[in-house]
Amino acid sequence: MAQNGRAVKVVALAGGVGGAKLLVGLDAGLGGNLTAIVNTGDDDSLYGARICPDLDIVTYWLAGIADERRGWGIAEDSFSVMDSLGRLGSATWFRLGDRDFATCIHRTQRLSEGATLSGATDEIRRALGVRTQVIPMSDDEVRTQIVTRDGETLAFQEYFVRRRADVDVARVVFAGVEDAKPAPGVVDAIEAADRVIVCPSNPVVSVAPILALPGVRGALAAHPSVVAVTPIVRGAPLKGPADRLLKGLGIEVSASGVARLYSGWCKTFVVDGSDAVEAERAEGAGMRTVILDTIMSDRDASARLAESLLSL
Ligand code: FO1
Repeated sequence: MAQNGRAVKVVALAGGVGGAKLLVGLDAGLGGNLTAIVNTGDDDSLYGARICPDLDIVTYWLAGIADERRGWGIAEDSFSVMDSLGRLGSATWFRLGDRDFATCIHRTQRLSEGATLSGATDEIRRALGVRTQVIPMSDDEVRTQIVTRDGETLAFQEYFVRRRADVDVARVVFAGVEDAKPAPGVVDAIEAADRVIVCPSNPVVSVAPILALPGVRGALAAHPSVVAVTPIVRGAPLKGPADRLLKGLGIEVSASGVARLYSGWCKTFVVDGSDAVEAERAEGAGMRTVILDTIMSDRDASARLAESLLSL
């Protein structure tokens, strides 16, 4: 991809699996000219290690080693450590594969040696042969918490994995975000990008935490070419709890509902071909809407969607 002789620079905002699939398509077309800014609100400390699910999901998919059936973790991974921890009486509801655990242990080790999360993340993606630059949204601790209707406050993994997202959500809190700043290079990358792409990640717990960091929303609002891909098709997410979270927050579970959430900084909103009725409804949110095939059923589909997004 080149624009007047210079390689096109693209920045993508991403969360979990939906973001990872599109990043794979973008990486194929852009090589080293893609920067992924990834949500860290889902992070936690479990088994004595720092777990960064979205950073690892994105890195493993880009490295071609992801367990693409489950969406997270490493393909063909063993779970010997989990099984042994379970036998010793540890709670192992969050199941980490052995090689996945090694990534978390290495990250924990590097952090204890004084590395920043973005430094450790860059080392890991290079070690796994990933060309795309993977940057955590912040090097500071931001933790997404789910407040339920009966007043419980759940850490994200507690909510998503242990409780299977089967609770009534009253509020979503990004604990620590008021004292956090974007990781080094995040705002610069957005400002220097020819195009910013917001992946079809969960708008409430993957995209919103990134936007909550100081300077990010302003940089996006000032950028002339910000394209977001709908995470909702025909009233439902392709994966994950986005519908329950949107409903809990009183936001319509539709492509146009998400477009309205993104108004103010998003310039073009991509609706799925099977959901075209949502296109004119999204136009009402004050942005250009485009209809594409957003279902990334395989790598070719991801590459086709990426190609379309880059040529908008
Ligand atoms: N999701 C589950 O539903 N069950 C698990 O046991 C689980 C383990 C896990 C380990 C590493 C990792 O990077 C992700 C993992 N996930 C698991 C998915 C994770 O909870 C969510 O995908 C993200 O937090 C949201 O994108």
